[in-house]
Amino acid sequence: MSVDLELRDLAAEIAREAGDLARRRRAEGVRLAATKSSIADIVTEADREVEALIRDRLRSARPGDGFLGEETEPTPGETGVTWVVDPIDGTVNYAYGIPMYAVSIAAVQGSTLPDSWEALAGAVYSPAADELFTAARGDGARLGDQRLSVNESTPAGALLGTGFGYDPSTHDGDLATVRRVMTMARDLRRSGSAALDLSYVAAGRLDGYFERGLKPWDLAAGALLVAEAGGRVSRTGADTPRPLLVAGGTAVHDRIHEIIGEET
Ligand code: LIP
Repeated sequence: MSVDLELRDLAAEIAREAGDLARRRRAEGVRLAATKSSIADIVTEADREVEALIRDRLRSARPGDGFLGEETEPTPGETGVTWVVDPIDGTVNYAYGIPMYAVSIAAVQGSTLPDSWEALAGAVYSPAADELFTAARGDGARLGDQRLSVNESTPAGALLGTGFGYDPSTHDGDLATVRRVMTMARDLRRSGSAALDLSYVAAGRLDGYFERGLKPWDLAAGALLVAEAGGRVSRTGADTPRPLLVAGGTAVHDRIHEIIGEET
C-alpha cells in the first residue's frame, strides 16, 4: 500500500474515533472553555479533548510527524509530513446542538501553508450523519466506499455554500459579495462547517462554495476532497487578512471568481 493510502486510512480511523468522542460529549452537554478572536469565536472543552485524542493517536502511529491543530501550538516534525487538524469544525453548531459539525484531519508535506503545502491524504467525519469522507493524493475521493465527483452541470443555476467570520465588522462586505454571486446561483446554503461544505462539493451535494477568512485546518482535508473529486479549489489574497477560498466544478469555480473579480 502506498504511503498516501496509509495516511488516508490512519486519518479515517482516527477521525471516526475522535468523532465518536465528540458525539458522546455533545450528548453529555457541552461546556464553553474559552473565546478566541472574538466573543463569538468559541472553543469548548470537547474541542480541546478531541484534539488531544487526535494528537495522541497520531503521535503513537507516526511519532516524527508535525502537527498543526486549531486548539494547540504547532509542533514541527522531522518526517516532512504535517497533520493539519480541526477537531470540531462547526464549533458554534456543535455548541448549539445543530448536527452540522465534523472532525477534519489532513496530512500535508512540504509546507504548513495552504498555498504551498502538498496535500497527501485527508478525512472528514460527520458524527451526526455517520458519514466519512476520505481522499488520498491521486486516488480519488470517497464517501465510505462510494467514489465522489463534483457537479459540472448547473442548468438551473448553482447551489452554492458560503460562510461568515466571527468578526461582525466583516459581515457587510461578505454580504455584498454574496449579493453579487447570487446572480449565478439557484440558492445558497450556509452550513457553519467549511469542512462539510467542501465535502459536499466533492460529493455533488453543493455545486460550489466560497468563503473568506478560513483557517488552514478548516480547509486542509476538504480542499483535497474537492480536488480528488475532479473539482477546482483556489485560495486568493494570501497576503490579505481574509483570503478567499473558492471550490467547485471548474466552470462554477471560475464563474465565482469572475463575479467576485479576483484573479485565481
Ligand atoms: C468555522 C468554519 C465555517 C466558518 C466559521 C468558522 P470553526 O470553523 O468551518 O465555515 O463560516 O466562521 O470559521 O471555527 O467551527 O472551526
